[in-house]
Amino acid sequence: MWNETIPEEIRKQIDENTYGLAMASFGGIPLKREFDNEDFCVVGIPYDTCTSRRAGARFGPRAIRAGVHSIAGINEKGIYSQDAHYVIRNLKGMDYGNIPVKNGYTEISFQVIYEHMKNILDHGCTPIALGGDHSITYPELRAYAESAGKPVAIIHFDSHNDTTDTPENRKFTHGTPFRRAFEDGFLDAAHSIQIGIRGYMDSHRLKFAEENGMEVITARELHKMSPEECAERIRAQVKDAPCIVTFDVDFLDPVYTPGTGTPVAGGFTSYEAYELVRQGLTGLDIRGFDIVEVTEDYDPAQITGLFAGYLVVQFLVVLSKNKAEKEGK
Ligand SMILES: [Mn+2]
Repeated sequence: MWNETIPEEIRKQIDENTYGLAMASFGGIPLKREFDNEDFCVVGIPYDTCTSRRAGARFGPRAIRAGVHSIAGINEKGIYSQDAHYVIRNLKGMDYGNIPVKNGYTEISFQVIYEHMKNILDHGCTPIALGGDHSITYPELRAYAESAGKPVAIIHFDSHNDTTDTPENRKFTHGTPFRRAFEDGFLDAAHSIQIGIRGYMDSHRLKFAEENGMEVITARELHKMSPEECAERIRAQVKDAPCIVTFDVDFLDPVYTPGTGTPVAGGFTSYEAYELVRQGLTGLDIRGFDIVEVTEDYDPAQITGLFAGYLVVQFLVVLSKNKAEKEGK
């Protein structure tokens, strides 16, 4: 038999360790829908009916939650990010669970997504949405724009522009969210930036960006740039506009995020992505984040879920630094 005595201090650690709950909530943070002055709210949006190629992003929220170990201490003790060499100690978070979308019913789902995102924003909480295919960012942007009282800019990491011009009967796909959001007055294109683009760029998508003042950093340009240079380009474009960060995991090379619907080779590493987020997004007026297009079925060894889970932790570093700066600390 073992010694059954557990020292007081260890007992306390065991009782406080909510890692078991991480199977349900993001990193073991409280899973609930009542707000109590939280800074951020992780929310799953399991919708993927607007996918054009490999479906499965409806299971993205599950894969992303499973990819992160524990950030359960964040509400009290804070957590230390070794790579950012930074202690996140000023943030309180919650996991809202998933928005009850109805796959196959795009407009109904968009309405529900908009309503729940608006609810989170109305409570003064920064959403961190886990997709879902990229179409979900369009109803998100409606909520952000209404909350901000004006169109909001995007800092958009992706291999595709997602500004495809489609006929009326195919208005909503995961390749159209930013064109639709712009047409509907939710998107401030003149302060927006798209980073890592390398899809089959028909000229109309490039023309859309050029005509509306949206900056594009192609993958080719980014491969020759340091994270610091990219950060400068982001700040020069976004300035003090209210913005959101929307991150499609196909920004990365398929070697690093195989679990995605429309992978494009020639992309970036996990570390580069983390560095760009940690260094490129501080000091901006960020109203929310999303990470989209994670598909569990194409994700051997949880590579993509793992990347995505810890990308959310990089978002938290940014959120924490921005909050501290705002409060003059
Ligand atoms: Mn996309």
